[in-house]
Amino acid sequence: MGRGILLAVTAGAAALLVVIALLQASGGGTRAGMAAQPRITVNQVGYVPDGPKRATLIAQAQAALAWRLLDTEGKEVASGMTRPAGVDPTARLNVHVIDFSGFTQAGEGYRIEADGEVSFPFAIGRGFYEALARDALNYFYPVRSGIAIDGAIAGEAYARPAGHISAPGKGEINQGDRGVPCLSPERSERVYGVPWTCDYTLDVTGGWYDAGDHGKYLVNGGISVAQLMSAYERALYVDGASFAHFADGALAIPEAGNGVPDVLDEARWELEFLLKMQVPEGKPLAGMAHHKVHDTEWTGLPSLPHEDDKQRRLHRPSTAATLNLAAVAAQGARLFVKYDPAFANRLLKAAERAWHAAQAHPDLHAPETDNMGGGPYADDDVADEFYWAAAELFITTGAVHYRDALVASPYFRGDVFRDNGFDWAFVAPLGRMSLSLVPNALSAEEIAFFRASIVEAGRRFAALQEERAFGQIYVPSNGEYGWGSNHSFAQIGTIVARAYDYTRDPRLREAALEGADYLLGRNALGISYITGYGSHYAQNQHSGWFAHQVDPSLPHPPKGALAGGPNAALQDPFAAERLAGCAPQRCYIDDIESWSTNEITINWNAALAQFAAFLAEQ
Ligand code: 9MR
Repeated sequence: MGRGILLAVTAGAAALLVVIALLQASGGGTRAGMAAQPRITVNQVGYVPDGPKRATLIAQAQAALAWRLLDTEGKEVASGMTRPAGVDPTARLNVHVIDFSGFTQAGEGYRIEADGEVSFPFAIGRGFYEALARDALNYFYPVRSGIAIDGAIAGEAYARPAGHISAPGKGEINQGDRGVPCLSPERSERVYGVPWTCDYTLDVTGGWYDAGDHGKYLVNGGISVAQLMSAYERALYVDGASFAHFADGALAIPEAGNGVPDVLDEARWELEFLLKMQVPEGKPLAGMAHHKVHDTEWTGLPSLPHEDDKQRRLHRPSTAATLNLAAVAAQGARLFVKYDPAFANRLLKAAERAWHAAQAHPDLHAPETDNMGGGPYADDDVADEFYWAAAELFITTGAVHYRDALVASPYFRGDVFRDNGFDWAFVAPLGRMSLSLVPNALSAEEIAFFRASIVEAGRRFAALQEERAFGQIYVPSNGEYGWGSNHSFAQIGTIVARAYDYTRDPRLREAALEGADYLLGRNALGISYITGYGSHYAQNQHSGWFAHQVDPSLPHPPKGALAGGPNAALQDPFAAERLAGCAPQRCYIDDIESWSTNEITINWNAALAQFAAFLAEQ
């Protein structure tokens, strides 16, 4: 019995068994052998009582159709007519919007019925976003490198030995990160066009694995740890923001109960690793950070961290990696000073060293060609990284040379919000958000400008959303959905949320809440992209160790793991073969082989965690 059929039967609704040709015919990500999802797509988890409540019906009809809201006994509790919305260009499906926002009675097991279809059940209530915020934050412990994952903490299914803790040695299993050399000059010649190498090894144990692979990348570690710290920092400065998910004891991590907020403990696991990636004094490029450490070849599936038998190498330092280190170490320094002044001091020293090294080497870029055994994280425009690092260093130190660097940046007064919000390759918004939130020595007029720019961006996203029948808060101007599109929804959610923080405009709160619906099932495929949330959710994300789909003795990704989501560029062979010609919003398949539509990574879950922490307060 396929998983979809099983779900439908347990849900007890015969209507769900109807196989919908409409969804299957045009090659969405429904797996072969599965019943299609109901044509009424909803947030499968729930809606908050005083928030927007909308569903999207996929139907050929052009005229309005009747809908009914049913309670858990099947009794009608509200009804109305759909709003025909024409063809959604991202889904290439004719759709109608169902708006039941006026119904506010809390309860479980509601369903929408229209056009002979019945939706998956959902709640109206509170609490589920709190669980999501916690689960999204708990994602990080089971992806830690260099530490055994304790089943009593993470859940027995997630227990595993420590990965990459031995010293490298030829032929040895788990080559380890204890003493990793640099790429050979020959390999460097191929990827950088110059025979770069180094004469030292570094102990780079620890940190988080990036994603489904065993790589550890500075620029993605940087944005991820920055967002965890920023989620916490928001709670320090926004009136009424909740500490509940960040506090000591809130998370399932070994450090719970040590007197330090858990989210900072988790951040420290990554910060300690990032510090280790800095080039030692006396060596060429001293103070710069290596761009990444990973295997010399890609590993297959499954591939547990402690069983990785490939060689690990340090890759050439880059300006972007160095500025990521500068930014997050500076941010960490101000947050840890209260809990561990010596660590805070170490962070600040590393941040300033990194900043000066980046000044001396402002254009050492990571190329696309450095893509064997790990992702390239290529970036040849680092004006945004300079701005972000200057912002964090200025906030922490108040030093005038950081202010000068900030003011000279095109991003000081320029627009920093792009249509995908932001990501690891474009980090200026991180600087803007911090400058707008954390008390600093810029003028009141300047800080008012930063806040106004965030509010303006939030309103822009909210206005775009109004035109979208699935309530999409992410509306790419080229109409395409790229790699990790789901995280753009979360990322834009954090911007709209911040715009609400600064205005308390109910319209922005509504936009953020409705923005979350897409991720939880109100989308063209009727799938929740968050593992463990909803009736039908992504659970076969690409991962070497949460690889249940290829080895049933291994677990699925943990509850709260966000799948990358629709990627119209179909950048893996599995997706390319099965999804050719797909509408952008439907270029997704919940299969472990499809890394370009269905991976998990730290930066996507960090964005989700920050967004969910806001939603939990609503
Ligand atoms: O998230 C990254 C995305 O923005 C890039 O387009 C893509 C291709 O370079 O790489 C993604 O990052 C992957 C990384 O390269 C390797 N680990 C898994 C990451 C998520 O898929």
